[in-house]
Amino acid sequence: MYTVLAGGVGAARFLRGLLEVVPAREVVAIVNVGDDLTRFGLRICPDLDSITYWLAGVVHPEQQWGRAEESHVVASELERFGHEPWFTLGDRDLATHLHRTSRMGEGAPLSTVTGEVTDAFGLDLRLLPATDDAVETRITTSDGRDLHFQEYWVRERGRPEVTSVQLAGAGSARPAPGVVEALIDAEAVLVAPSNPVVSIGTILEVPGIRAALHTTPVPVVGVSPIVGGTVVRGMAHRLLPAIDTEVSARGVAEHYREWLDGWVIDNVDAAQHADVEALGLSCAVTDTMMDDVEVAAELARTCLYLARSMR
Ligand code: FO1
Repeated sequence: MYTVLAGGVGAARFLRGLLEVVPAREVVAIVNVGDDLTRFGLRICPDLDSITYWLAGVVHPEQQWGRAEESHVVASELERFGHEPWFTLGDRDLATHLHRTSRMGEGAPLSTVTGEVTDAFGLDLRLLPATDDAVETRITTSDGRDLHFQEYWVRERGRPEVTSVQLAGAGSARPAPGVVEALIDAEAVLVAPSNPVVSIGTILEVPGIRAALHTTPVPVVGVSPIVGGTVVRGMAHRLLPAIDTEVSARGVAEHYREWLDGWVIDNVDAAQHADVEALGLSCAVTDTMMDDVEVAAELARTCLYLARSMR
C-alpha cells in the first residue's frame, strides 16, 4: 500500500502519475476536508471531488475542478430567487452532492459515501477523507474577519491578508476509519505538492494523524509545492507567512521536518539541495511541473526511489 496525503488539484495530478507506476488498488489517498461546505443544504467536498473527477478523466479542463461538459441550468434558476452565485454548482456536479447528502442523511459516514462515489466513477484507488467528523477551515483576516475557506478563496478571490488559519471542529474530530492504518502499514507515505497550510496542515490537525506520521515506521517523502519561490497554483505563498514559514522549497521542508524523511524539489531549486539535507532530510531534484502524465509518473518514481533508498 502507498499512502498519499492529498489536497485537491496538485494532489490529483500527482496521483495520476503515481497510478502509472503502481497498481491503483495499492494506492490510498488521505484527503483534506477542511474546504468542505454546505450550500442549499448540500454537502460539497471540493478536494475529494476534484481528485475523483481528475482521475476519472471528467474534470473541467480549464477550471480543473467541477465537471467537463457541464451545464448550469440549476445555478441560473437559483439566481431567479436572488441567490448570489458566488460558488458555482454545475448540474452534473450537483448529482454528486445530491447523492452524498442523501446518503449522509441516511446516516452513512462521508468515508462510506466517498467509496460509493469513486466506485461510480470506476476508480480503483481508495480515497479516504481525513475525518468523517464535521470540520471546516476558518480564515482570520487582518481586518478582523472570520471567513470559511471558500468565502476567503472563492467569494473574496483570496485577496484579504490572512493572519491565521484554524480547522474548526478539529478538537473533537477522529481520523476516518483506515486513515491511521494507512499511515502505519504502508510501503511509503507520500505527501503531494498540496498547500502546506489549508490542505496538508488541516489533515494534520485531525488528532491522531500527526502522531501517526511521527510514529510510522515507513519513510515519509514529500514533493515541494513551492517552485522558484512561488506556487504552481493556489494560494500557499499567501498563507505560509501566516504560519511563519518561508515561501521556499527549503522553508516548507523545515516546516515538515519533524515527521518528514525525504523531500523532492524542482530542478529550478537545485541550489537548495544542500540546505534541505542540512535539515537532516534526504533530497532529490527533478522536474515537478506535472503538465503531462509522463512528468507526473517520473516524479512518482523519484519519490518511491527516495523512499526505498531509506528503508
Ligand atoms: N472555485 C472557484 O473559484 N469558483 C467556484 O465557483 C467554485 C465552485 C466549486 C464547486 C464545487 C467544487 O468541488 C469546487 C469548486 N471550486 C470553485 C473550487 C474550490 O473552491 C477550490 O479550488 C478548492 O477548494 C481548493 O482546493
